[in-house]
Amino acid sequence: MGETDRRTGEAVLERTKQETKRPQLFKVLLLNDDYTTMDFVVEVLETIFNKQPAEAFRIMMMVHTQGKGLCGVYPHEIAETKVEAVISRARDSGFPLKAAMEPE
Ligand code: TYC
Repeated sequence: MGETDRRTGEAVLERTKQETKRPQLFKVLLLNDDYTTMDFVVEVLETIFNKQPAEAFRIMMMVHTQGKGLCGVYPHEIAETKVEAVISRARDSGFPLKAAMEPE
């Protein structure tokens, strides 16, 4: 049944269309280089991207063999924070590890 306005009694159109907007998501990728150690990359994946050890190792090997690998998909601000955390931890440890984000 359609609703009526409480004061005027006039018909009011119901809005049934789903209007909540999902945020644009971004992939966070790790990039390969020749100097960062495999152990360091696995540690980054476990601590910054909350991966289990086997999954962290799998992603690290993907980056090592294919040049890049997907670490996770996040809303913009979280993706940005993850990239900054990787770069900052890498610089502190003297590694040139790079991370990037791209729209999903
Ligand atoms: N290629 C590096 C090595 O042989 C390992 C490595 C893996 C570096 C993944 C970066 O994102 C990376 N030590």
